[in-house]
Amino acid sequence: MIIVLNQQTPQKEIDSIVNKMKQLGVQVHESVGETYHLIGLVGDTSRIDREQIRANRYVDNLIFVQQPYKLANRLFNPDDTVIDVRGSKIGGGQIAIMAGPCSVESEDQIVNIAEEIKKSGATFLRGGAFKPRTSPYSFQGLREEGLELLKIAREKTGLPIVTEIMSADYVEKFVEDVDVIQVGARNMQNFELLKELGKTKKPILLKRGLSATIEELLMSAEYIMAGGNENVILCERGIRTFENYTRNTLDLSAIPVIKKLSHLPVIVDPSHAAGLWWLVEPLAKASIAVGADGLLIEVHNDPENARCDGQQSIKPERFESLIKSLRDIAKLENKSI
Ligand SMILES: [Mn+2]
Repeated sequence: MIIVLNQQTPQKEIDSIVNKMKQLGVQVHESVGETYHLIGLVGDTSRIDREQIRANRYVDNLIFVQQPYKLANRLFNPDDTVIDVRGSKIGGGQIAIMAGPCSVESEDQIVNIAEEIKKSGATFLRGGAFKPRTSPYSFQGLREEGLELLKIAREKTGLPIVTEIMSADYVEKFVEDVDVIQVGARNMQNFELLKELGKTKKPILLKRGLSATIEELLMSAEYIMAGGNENVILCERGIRTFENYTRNTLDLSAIPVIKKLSHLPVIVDPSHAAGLWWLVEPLAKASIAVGADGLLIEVHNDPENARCDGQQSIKPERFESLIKSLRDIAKLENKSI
């Protein structure tokens, strides 16, 4: 990080900034020219308050040579993180396939879908018990009952369960029941929730917010990691753009970008990105081709009567053929499904 001071800065002020930075544990290198005065900071600058520096009236500019996230940064951790959940891996050479209905509706529904997707090669069962819906009048999920039904499906199939927890108050209560806790797009910057999740050791599936930048997504991961939980999986699920034919615009370029910036596994949710069932297959293929570590796909046995997101859910038969077609693409990436 480089602090650019204006020429009128009194020496007393310069000394005060330099001392303050040294106290924060960074090395300070000064460079003084006729028209400039630069203070270069070397080391871990993640704890430096940028706003506070900018608030100083002698500071003309702040230049960053390093990202503000440290624990999520590949620079400090060059090897890919691989997260093992009951034997199912996320990251590394294995493509994680998380599939299931948008919301848990009944024991029959969730158990049947779990059995079908497992046969086709899914490695995780996804299903919503607590549903964050845009309208307060839409189905809000079966809540605690939904979680119990997910546990029954796990018992029957052995598939680890991925489900969303929406509030910091619920983390402690449900953390033992769930294998991977999902943080939904709308909660990506719910910092109280992120801090609470940081205190657990549970793998966290962190979805990118509707209008969040890649850096903001990585900063949210940093929140969880700074609390002591380094088991974070990032998820690209489409961002909001001016295009309204699709539900969101899948940002495929985010995957290689995040893989370059971070060691954390990245998965893609083509279902919520597209919002249309027939787009799931091409987008899933593209995601694997650009280096995604896994997929999160909505599968429903009766999409026409689904209580949530039926329009973007695929049937188990289609899911089976999709997985088959993905295997060849995975091979090209030296990965397997
Ligand atoms: Mn959904």
